[in-house]
Amino acid sequence: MFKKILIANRGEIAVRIIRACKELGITSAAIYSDADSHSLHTLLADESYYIGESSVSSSYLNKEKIINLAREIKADAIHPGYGFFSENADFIKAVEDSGITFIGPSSESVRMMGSKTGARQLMQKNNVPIVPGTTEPVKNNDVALKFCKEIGYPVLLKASAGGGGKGMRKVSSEDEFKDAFDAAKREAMNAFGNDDIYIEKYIEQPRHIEVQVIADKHGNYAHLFERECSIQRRHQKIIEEAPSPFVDDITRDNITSAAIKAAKACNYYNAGTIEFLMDKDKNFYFLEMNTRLQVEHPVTEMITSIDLVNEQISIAAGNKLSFKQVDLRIIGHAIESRIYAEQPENNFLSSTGKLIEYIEPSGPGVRVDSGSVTGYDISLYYDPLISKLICYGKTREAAISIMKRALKEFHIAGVITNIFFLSEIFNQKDFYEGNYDINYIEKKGLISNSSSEQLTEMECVAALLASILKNESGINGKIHNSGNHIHTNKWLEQNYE
Ligand code: MV4
Repeated sequence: MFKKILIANRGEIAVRIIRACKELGITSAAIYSDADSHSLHTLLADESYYIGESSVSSSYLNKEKIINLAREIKADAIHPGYGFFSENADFIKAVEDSGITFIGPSSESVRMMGSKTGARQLMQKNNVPIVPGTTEPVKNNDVALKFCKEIGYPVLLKASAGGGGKGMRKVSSEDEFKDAFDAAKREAMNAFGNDDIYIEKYIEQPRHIEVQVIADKHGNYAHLFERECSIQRRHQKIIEEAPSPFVDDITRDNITSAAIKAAKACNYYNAGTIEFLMDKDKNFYFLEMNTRLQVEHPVTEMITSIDLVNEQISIAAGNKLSFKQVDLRIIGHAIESRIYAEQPENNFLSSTGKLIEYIEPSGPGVRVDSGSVTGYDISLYYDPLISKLICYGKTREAAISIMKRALKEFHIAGVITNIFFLSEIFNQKDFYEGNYDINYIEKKGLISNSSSEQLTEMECVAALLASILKNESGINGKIHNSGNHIHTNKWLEQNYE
């Protein structure tokens, strides 16, 4: 087993990995930037190393510095978390070449899945259903037009080098095609330095369903069932759950078998996720593979009792999977809410500032994965995720009840959060009935756009300070329980003379 692991990440995921290291008796080494000198991950790690200024390019995305540091401190392995270097084949190759173990898949697997057209070809060859469309970039406008006529509109133009929704364009008819094609090419070139575009049939009102897979370096593969992540806004996931309320036993058998085929097709090892779109008739289509641990991995851990990070480390060290497929069963239901520092009533603009107060929910069925502490400064340098609230119950209904209760227990002051917005979703009948797709948030228009009554962040903090100075209870729900509308002028009038 490894003696020391360098964690090339920050925030809640760094904390998650530190916890796994401690449980395994492995020394955890964190890196931190200026902005993170008082972060929870910096505090909790056995060793913490300053890596550079706050901007990600000088810190968490500084390849040479991180690999050199790992060598200097004699780390046996590097865990990349998610984001940053986690799916960067060049970084992974550099780690491999340095003799340090990368806790994740091989650089080859990552490279294979990095090209979206390459991945589609590989899936087609291995009998994993793909969305009808091209498996090569389209050469020119005329060839593309002919193809679209064959499969029928609407179509979606996607960048071969893309992923995660960047550089996609929907085309509803032939006369829209040329402009959309040119624009997609330009966008792809700007974003990825490669203007290869391919075409897919546009799937109407699909659901986003993904399968967690895991494999060791000895050729053993297993899946850990599916997660549904359809509740999202502009490709930012908000709520994830496992299992999916839409997937029946037969569909589950089929989609998980397809996922295992996908993992085998790229000689995968470690933890990965196969993303699918599922249409109304439960037909599913491969979208892409995420060759990393994902943000929403805890819901899978809750329903399977498998510790994915522990397993990742063990696999990287050369051990076999600690379980077999037949040992796994779905028990209960788990839902994750992502708590963001953002302003739902102001077009979800980021909310920055010091966490004047940060109190987490707990109690039965509640897990919080977070890198936040009171006093932490939420800046624009990094992802505005404050914490992940994972609720687990015997049934989906129970998990929702626990979620609604736990959301109300959060007390966060200093930044505006999406907690009230999340609560609104959990109060919706169609969410309760599992009746939703990827367009849910947009269609619902949960946000009243009466953004005229906004307090700026400074006004909010000033009001909060004033209320504290007036000796009101610091943990008074009326003041800063994000479950209430705290940032309206009405509030100000009532509480701020
Ligand atoms: C699609 C699609 C509809 N039809 N492909 C967005 C992210 C990227 N991974 C693929 N995406 C989509 N591909 C076809 N042929 C709709 C989406 C999509 C989406 C997918 C998953 C989760 C959220 C989404 C939000 C908007 C669009």
